Amino acid sequence: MNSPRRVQHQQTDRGTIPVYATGVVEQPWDTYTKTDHQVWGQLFARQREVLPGRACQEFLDSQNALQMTAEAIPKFSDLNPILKATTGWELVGVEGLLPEFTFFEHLANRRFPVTWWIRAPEHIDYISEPDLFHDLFGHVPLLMNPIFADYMEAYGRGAMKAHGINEQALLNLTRLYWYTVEFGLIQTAAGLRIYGSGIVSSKGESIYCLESDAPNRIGFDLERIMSTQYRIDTFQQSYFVINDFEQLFEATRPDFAPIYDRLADRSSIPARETLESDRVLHRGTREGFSTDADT
Ligand code: HBI
Ligand code: FE
Repeated sequence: MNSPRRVQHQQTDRGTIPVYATGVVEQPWDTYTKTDHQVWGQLFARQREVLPGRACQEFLDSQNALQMTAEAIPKFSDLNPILKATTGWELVGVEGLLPEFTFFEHLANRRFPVTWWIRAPEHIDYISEPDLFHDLFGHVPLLMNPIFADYMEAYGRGAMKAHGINEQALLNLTRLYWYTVEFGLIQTAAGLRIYGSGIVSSKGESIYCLESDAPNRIGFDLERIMSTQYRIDTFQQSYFVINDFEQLFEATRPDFAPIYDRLADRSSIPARETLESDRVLHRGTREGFSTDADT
């Protein structure tokens, strides 16, 4: 078998070209360098310092149950038996970004694709695409939560269907993933907490999303989220807050086809806006927001 490639976006003079990989690979654990393990350890230790009192308790407890530590990059083969026994999910190694349909197919079958390679020390604070730290540290712990685990599978199924409908339907579902799985907040008895993996894997955004006055914090509303643009180049301008993971799973129960039809006639909402109909928990001051367009 060939050794896995590091498939990354390519920088050219015409901008960044996304490059996609499709296959599943064995995690080449023996090839990780001392630097790779140090990058993991540094990021791990830093986030575990920032996250208590900020990330939801389910996330922190599950990470402990998976026995992730700062010592070394975890082996997928050590995590899989624990995950499998708890919620039936399984990690598969991938070389980089997957084509959307392939990604959704994995989720629908309770397989979570984890990028095998980790970012270089020069990019410790930010990289624009998923790497091992984001995938493993950020996404995998909540797959131990039975309800969240079911939501992820339901999302994968829904997205496979949306893929067969049209571009707009797929965009609606991508926004849902963005504002829940990647950047979601949850209201708990102890206060507002983070569950989104894009946040828990970023020190800056872990603090910003809860403590800054600039962004909006808005009660979860499926159709509202599906119409909302998002930014991939800055911290989010709006965060959506769920009451519990049941609310998330329940929202994916109805057939989405009539929802896509309804949303097709509405214009999309800029990331920074709040609406009359929103349950606004905090109206952002927009301080420091850039003025260029959303995605
Ligand atoms: N591939 N490896 C990987 N990881 C992702 O998170 C991912 C992907 N391909 C597509 C994709 N995400 C998106 O389409 C999400 O917006 C749903
Ligand atoms: Fe992600």
